[in-house]
Amino acid sequence: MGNERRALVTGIGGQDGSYLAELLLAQGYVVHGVVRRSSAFNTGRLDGIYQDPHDSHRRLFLHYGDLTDSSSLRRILTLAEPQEVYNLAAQSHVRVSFDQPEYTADVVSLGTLRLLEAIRDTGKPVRFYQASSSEMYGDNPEVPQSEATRFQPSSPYAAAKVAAYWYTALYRKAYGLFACNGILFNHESPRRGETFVTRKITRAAARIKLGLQDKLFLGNLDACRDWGYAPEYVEAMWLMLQQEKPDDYVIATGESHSVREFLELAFNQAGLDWQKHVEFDKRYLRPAEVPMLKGDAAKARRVLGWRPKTALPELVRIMVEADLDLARREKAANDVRK
Ligand code: NDP
Ligand code: GDR
Repeated sequence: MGNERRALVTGIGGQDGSYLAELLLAQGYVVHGVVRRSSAFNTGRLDGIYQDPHDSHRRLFLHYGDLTDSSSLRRILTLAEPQEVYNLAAQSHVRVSFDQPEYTADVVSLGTLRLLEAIRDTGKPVRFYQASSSEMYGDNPEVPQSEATRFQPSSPYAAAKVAAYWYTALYRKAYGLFACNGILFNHESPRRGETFVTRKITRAAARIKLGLQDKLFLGNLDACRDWGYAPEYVEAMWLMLQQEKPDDYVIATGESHSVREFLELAFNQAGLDWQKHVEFDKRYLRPAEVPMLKGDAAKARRVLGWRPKTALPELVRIMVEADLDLARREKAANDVRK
């Protein structure tokens, strides 16, 4: 291997993984990504940067692996020899974590531990980024939440992320690993998974507008979230690993809005009245809820020079426009079939 910069990204096929891979390639990195085997394509978000495995100049390498399978992680680490590892893979859906708590813990907390152990055994000075989450604050009423706020997890997902957070901090303390926790508040984009509330709303607004559906079923509209724009958040991940010292940082906009407000903005953007289309369905409620998240990213601003640029109305506009494009294509495909 030459003196090129090499990064390994777990969860590269997810929302954040795809934006981070684009950023790293643009910075000149050779990027290795872990994808899990699936019976259907799960690399659609990477279509824009995909490179043919037969291209001898390619800089993006995808490897089959899984955070529940340490031998695959070790093999990929040996092959890729990364200087930076970004651990983004997770069963990341909070509601689903109540249905699959053991699996969520296996991937999210033990998976992180497996990766940390594999890195430790390389004996190399690898820098490690852990995708920690604002969900870890749970129902702690302290607002805004900062790096000093106590974790009070309200879901199996959040409890598993807390364990992964502490494994990461421990490997920094015990073994001197350059390991950082990015405590990221919710961040969204047109690449957000369709079952998270923002994307569910923007997709429904677009499809209702084009007559492809009529109703949208939702759970708790009162929860408040600090929603930012995903491409800006992956920049913060990279910045954390470029510092002299490893540390933990909150990444957030500092503004919080309810699901109801998001709904109103999105439907207005599509020229619709949400009250005519939205119905309550208790299946989308959670056994325990996180009522209010609002982050204080002062430390990231001061040390990393990072600040959010996209406010909520603009984020909603970007997402609704992208979903209107998709809905138009869906409608055109339906019309051809008729
Ligand atoms: P996504 O759910 O979009 O992506 C997660 C990725 O992890 C997917 O590519 C998924 O693969 C992969 N994955 C799931 N299970 C495994 C496994 N067992 N082994 C290997 N890969 C696996 O999440 P985001 O991109 O939104 O988030 C990235 C990370 O940041 C996650 O860890 C999430 O918990 C965390 N986070 C996200 C925030 C957000 O607002 N987006 C906020 C704070 C933290 P597949 O594509 O096959 O499903
Ligand atoms: P969250 O995101 O749980 O914050 O986790 P999600 O979009 O799933 O929920 C946000 C809030 O909306 C309420 N809600 C609904 N949620 C979903 N998914 N579907 C619904 O129909 C619905 N109706 C209301 C929820 O109750 C909740 O209060 C996301 C994930 O990306 C995590 O991986 C990440 O760690 C955190 O953000 C920060």
